[in-house]
Amino acid sequence: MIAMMSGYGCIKMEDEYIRRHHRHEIRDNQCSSSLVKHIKAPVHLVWSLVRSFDQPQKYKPFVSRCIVQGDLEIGSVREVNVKSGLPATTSTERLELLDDEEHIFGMRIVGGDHRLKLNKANYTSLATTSCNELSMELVGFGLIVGVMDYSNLAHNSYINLVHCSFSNMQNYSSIVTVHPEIIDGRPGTLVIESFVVDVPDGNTKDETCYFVEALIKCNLKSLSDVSERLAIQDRTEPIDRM
Ligand code: A8S
Repeated sequence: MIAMMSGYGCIKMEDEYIRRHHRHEIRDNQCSSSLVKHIKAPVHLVWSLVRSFDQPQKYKPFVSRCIVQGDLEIGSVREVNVKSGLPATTSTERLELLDDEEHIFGMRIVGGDHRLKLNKANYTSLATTSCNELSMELVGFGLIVGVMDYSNLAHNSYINLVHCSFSNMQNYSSIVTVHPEIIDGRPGTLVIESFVVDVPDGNTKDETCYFVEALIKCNLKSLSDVSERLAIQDRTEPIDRM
């Protein structure tokens, strides 16, 4: 009974946070969705990672390098380099929201260099890049054709799993909020990330959402791993060494 009540309470809180902080204007040709992650680390640790606009590589597994010109403030622009194997090499992103009181972070993709053209027929080679249990299969020109748990699948069955192919992120913007919660009697964090993006010609809303959600799931999984590692370090580090 108590578990049910608290479960229900959790869902209600998420809905309330989304209603309050994750409002996007969604046009006809766009898709939007939100993802939730529960992290066993205190809010201040998670927030310190999320808010570091100049160092997304601290937790984002696909980012290799990031440069910000000038001071960190709303309107700051970062140039992000993406690891090889993905359908982009750089992404230019603008800081839209940074609220240290309410723990709200927002960014918008304003440019980038996308080296491929969408072409579902051009399967030439296959590469994989893994994100723990999630993996992405990148085909041909860096085209993403599917994201799934393939740990117990044969290599040659990937090609049947064409979920999505899509080359750039037009009008992408996202909001991340972090909220304190208690997990197993310890301070934990509820993270909510929402986004809106244009649906490219030749793709459906579902395909587009699926692709973006897969990338965000990787980012949130990695945010959770890094935060939980830092939390354990914090707990075991003697005070006099800090
Ligand atoms: C983020 C969210 C996303 C980043 C995407 C969705 C991206 O960095 C990657 C691959 C792409 O094809 C697009 O908050 C882009 O980072 C990993 C380069 C923008």
